[in-house]
Amino acid sequence: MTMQLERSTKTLTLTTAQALIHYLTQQKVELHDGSIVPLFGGIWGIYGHGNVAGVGEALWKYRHKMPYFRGQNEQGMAHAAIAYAKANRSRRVMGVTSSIGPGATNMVTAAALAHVNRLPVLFLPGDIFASRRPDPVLQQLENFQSPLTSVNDCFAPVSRYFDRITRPEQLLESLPQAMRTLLMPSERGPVTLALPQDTQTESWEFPESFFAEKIHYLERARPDSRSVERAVALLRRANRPLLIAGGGVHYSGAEGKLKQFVEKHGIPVAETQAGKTSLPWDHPLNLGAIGVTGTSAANAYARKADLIFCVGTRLSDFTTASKSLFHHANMIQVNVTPFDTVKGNGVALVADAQEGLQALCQSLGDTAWTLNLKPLKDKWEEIYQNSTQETEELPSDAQVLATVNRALDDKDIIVCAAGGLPGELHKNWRSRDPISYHLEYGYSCMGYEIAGAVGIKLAHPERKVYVLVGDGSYLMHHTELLTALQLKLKIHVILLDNRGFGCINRLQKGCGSPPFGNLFSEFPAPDFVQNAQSYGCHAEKVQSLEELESALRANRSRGESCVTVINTDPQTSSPGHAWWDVAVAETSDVLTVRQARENYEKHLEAMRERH
Ligand SMILES: Cc1ncc(C[n+]2csc(CCOP(=O)(O)OP(=O)(O)O)c2C)c(N)n1
Ligand SMILES: [Mg+2]
Repeated sequence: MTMQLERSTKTLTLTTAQALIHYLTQQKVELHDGSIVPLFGGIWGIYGHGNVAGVGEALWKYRHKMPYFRGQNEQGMAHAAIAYAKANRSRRVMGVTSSIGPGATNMVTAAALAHVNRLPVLFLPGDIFASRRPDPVLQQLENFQSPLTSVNDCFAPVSRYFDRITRPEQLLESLPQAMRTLLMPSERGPVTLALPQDTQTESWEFPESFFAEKIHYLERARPDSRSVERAVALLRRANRPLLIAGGGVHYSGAEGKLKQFVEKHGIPVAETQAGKTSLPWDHPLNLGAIGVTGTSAANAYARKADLIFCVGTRLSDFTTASKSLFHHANMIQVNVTPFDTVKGNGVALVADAQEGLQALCQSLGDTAWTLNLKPLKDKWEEIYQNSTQETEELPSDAQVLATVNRALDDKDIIVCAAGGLPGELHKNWRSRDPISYHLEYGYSCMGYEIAGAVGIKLAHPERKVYVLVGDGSYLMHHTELLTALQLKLKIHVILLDNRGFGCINRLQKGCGSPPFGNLFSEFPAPDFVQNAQSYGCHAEKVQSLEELESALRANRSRGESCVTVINTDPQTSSPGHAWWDVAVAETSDVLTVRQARENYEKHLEAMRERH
């Protein structure tokens, strides 16, 4: 009794920042192979007066337990942290510390990115003095109505959990909630703990028990048996079912279960951006990408499907082709997030993908479909060959991708986020490895690509990481290239230079507008090779697809990060096979805009008839 009392009252005197970092180092996670590793792969940071003396001091104290990485831009560092989590299927995470003001708000875009993609990351922005003693401190926003407001309030709507730690002891309640938000699949997303500069440095006697090692694991929600019964009844009535594999398949590690399930029951599969490579690309039941950036095969099948069986997808407009593709069909929604399961009309199964498939497989018994997918797949193959075969002209994105695809191994990881490339990749990239395809297409944030590659390389040092990036995204944020070199993380960048925002230029013209403000034709193009060389990369410009392939092969054995630049045609893209709702001006002086509007209204009309 006495001993217990002694144990429970034992305390550790630490500053708020020290307690925070100490607590984070004590969080461990069990991976799918049973190994136990630290939950946090490290903390990224850029110091300023808002964090250097508090969080910075604590990071020095725990430097042997918590790796610290310094990047070039807070948003870039946050992208690296988010990509690290995604590459680890959300089993491991990173934090990002910033000063107050601009350093903090630089991370708001990244917080939104993590929120949209449901990816965990811990933001630790410095905040204005809780005491208000020196107000207004450098970089403090003075809100005339309320001294309670700081710029960090911008994080609230883009965080899944948001707190401001104004007293050291608040950590006792807030940190467990922060861990829940980082780890629970149904809650997962960005956590922001705003840290006032003075509170970071204040000490308190924390109970020692608060810092006991905690081993987390992936919680797998099992479906309610009544939902399983309803879903099975729907499945049994279906003539043409289609399974849509979303990111939830990867986060659950359900690829094996999915393959087993569809092979047993003969159900074809289409993949979202986040769900791509759920099945190997050449699996007979894989119809490929679905939606706006989908293949002719998946979309044609989806239009005639009478049951859409969603596994781990939040059904973005790209997947549903702005609700024009399969909204007439019945739906089964397997998702860990209840929010997603009520989208569309059908049966909601709140469950982890693996558990959901397991339960359905058992109840479905031997029911199986025999569907002839060959004509659809053959047609798609013909289209693919047409888009990717070499021509005399400036290469298209699709031709470049097919070349890169040939030069890479199955285990290599590619990363991309914005521009014309994600659509081309979704349709045309061919891979068999489940973690080889890393697309940030929830927020499609220009500038994620290179920073993201740094995080992926930290997560998978044994794999080669290839960035596919347009000139526009490169110019928006490429300076984490330097971070890659400083941390001796070798990444490969393939820069497709079409001298501007090619995809937006095409979209602009597609909406009837005269092209302006997107391509660089009126300015001299930057020399990307010199730019990359200035950081210490091996960089070169190739003049043909053949040169590209040999450069990529030669670069595999180099020690330093490599940038390979190729000029591409901004005007071409692979054919589309579905509609995308982009609103066109209803009134315009421009004839082509009026024509585009007419066409747009036809689509809206067709939609109204279908619903
Ligand atoms: C941060 C951010 N700003 C704006 C956009 C809108 N946007 C999407 S693609 C794109 C152009 C990208 O240019 P580039 O990387 O060269 O690719 P390309 O379109 O030429 O293939 C723009 C401006 C975006 N996705 N992200
Ligand atoms: Mg471009």
